[in-house]
Amino acid sequence: MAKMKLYYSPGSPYARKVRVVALETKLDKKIEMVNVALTPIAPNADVDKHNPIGKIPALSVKGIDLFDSPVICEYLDQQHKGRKLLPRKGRDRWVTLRLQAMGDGLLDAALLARYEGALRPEEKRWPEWSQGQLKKINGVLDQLEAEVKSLKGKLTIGTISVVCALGYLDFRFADLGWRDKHPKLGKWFAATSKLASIKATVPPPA
Ligand SMILES: N[C@@H](CCC(=O)N[C@@H](CS)C(=O)NCC(=O)O)C(=O)O
Repeated sequence: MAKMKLYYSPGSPYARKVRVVALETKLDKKIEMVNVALTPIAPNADVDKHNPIGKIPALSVKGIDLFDSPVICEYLDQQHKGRKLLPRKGRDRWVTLRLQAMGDGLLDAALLARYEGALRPEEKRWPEWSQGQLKKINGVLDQLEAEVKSLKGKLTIGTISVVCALGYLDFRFADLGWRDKHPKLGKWFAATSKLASIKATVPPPA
């Protein structure tokens, strides 16, 4: 069988979700990794061919291009026989998908804030808009701190998304000091960061 092809970059937190899932499901050997660089103002022609939204991750498999990260993660989870990272049914499924939505939602806000602060020309920046994104980030952090119990247990697609989101804050927003007001979440993150799949996918030094 032809290898699947994953378009990713080592610093992309959404692609990290997929890389963690690939390791956890032991499908990593079946995936060829294609390292690409891109931003909204410097798109990548190769990625554009596989994802009309022009974003990573994108996974080329059996003549079909899959995106975005939740879709790819669910696809990979269906391709292995081990413990499922996305429960098929019942309350656990919705708890997992809700957690994924929180991790991804934090990331969406963080990435917008990052693009605003790092890509947009200084004279065009809009502080209130960035503060609005920061409010969303803090909203998710507060919620996760309040329900840290729901994160405990074996990795799921939900907790993978959360760990990648928190890792992205450390990578791009180290000054935020998110652990100060979220100590229980910080403790959970420290413990989870020791897992092999999480360690193997840490973003490179900023
Ligand atoms: N909802 C998408 C978001 C993917 C995303 O925003 N990826 C970033 C890299 S971390 C990207 O490709 N940015 C380029 C752009 O926005 O044009 C997912 O879950 O995969």
